[in-house]
Amino acid sequence: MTQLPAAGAEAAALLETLGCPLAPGGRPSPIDGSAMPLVPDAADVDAAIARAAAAFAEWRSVPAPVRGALVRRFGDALREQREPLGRLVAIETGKPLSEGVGEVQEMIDICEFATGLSRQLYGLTIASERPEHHMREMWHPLGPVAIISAFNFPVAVWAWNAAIALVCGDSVIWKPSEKTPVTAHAVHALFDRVAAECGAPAGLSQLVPGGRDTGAVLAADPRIPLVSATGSVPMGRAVAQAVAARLGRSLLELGGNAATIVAPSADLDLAVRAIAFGAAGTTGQRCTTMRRLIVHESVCDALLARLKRAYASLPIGDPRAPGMLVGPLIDGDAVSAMATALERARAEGGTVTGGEHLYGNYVRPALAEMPGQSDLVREETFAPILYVLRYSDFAEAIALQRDVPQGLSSSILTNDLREAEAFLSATGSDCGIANVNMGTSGAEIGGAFGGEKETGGGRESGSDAWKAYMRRQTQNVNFGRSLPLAQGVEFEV
Ligand code: UN1
Repeated sequence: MTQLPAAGAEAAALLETLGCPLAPGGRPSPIDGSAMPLVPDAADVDAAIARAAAAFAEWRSVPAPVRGALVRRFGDALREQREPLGRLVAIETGKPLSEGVGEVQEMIDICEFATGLSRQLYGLTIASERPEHHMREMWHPLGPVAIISAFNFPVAVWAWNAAIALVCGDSVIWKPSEKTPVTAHAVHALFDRVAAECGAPAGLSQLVPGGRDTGAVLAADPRIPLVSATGSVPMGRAVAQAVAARLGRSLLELGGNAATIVAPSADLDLAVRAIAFGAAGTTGQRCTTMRRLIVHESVCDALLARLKRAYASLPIGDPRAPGMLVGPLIDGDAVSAMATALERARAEGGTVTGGEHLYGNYVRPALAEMPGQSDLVREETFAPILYVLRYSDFAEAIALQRDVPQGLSSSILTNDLREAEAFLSATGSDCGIANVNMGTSGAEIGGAFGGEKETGGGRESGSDAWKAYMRRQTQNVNFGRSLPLAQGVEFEV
């Protein structure tokens, strides 16, 4: 295998190619510990909010399809830079190259979706009870939207929010994860270039790299009507409370603890592939990662034997190398959190296969057969640990799926139509995403993305998620000469 350059040096070279160089001295790359380029923290967040507010005052009056044209051009620019940007995502997060490029593709997809949406921000007409009256519902731009994004999808989740917010007539303020500011810097530089070429108002999108304090400033500022935050439950709780204290809106996409039910009729070939990607892919660092496998006792031993073989042959290593499926965890803290969880699993009587710390931030994904759904299993450990639980009847499997604090994604592997439909019914999965004969991760942008309970209840990306980024106005027009009152109320003057 050819020697790969130090990750930090390659990131610096990619930034040169992309026309947005940075000085060295940043965080260690998860790949090899070499220093990434340095993105300085935003010096003046207050001024950034003021710029976004000024840009909003102009942008809201630009016709929505013209706003869509900017997002379309941004999508074109992303398409031109798909490979270098995808490589940069892979280097900064440690995800395999195809997933890094896939993340850029996800940004391109949402730009296309948002462009079409810019001509479809449909309102309603409503039948008025009063003669010679019209009633309708109209959607208006909301204001500057703050977007707090997480390290695992450092740019795609921003794009889900930003592309939609921009066509809705909002300006955006982006606080990227402090673990992944470099890809944010590169994507934002590209956006700024396109926005200037299109003649968009200056300051339409603001990048405010920084830590928790920066997030707290955004959450507390009344100039920001909507804060969209992706990340941990404690982070989301802090943001939501600060936003609620000023009666603002928050849109949360927090922890997941996805379960897959494997029924007796499941296609085991398909199951092995769905489980390996869902649980070990992205080194277990998606919020949709499969963390719990609820397997019928009649197929559990056969499935586990096959899964153990598949896990033993997973290629683990530098995610830039061809064919690599499992890259490093994001940092040393994540490595320790995984080790601690596995120790607890063993102490609880679990049987752990794999899970060794190999070197640096690299670990072998783990299968942990557990005697029951303990508090440990109910927690989200952001690492490739798949807890395996057995069930004997279907109702028990559903009860296990639901009995966790999170509610993002779920799936069932079955060829039994009744089971599949029961899983999708009101008494089945309690998650925002419910899949049949597939894994739990890898959602498409066309659906609304998000979940219930501690996941935070927000919906982003496709379907009608755009409505969160606008304000709704009920409009009533009297085109007659009298003044009939609603509910038939009489009033003479
Ligand atoms: C996340 O992990 O925060 O469904 C988002 C998926 C991706 C998005 C995950 N499309 O796994």
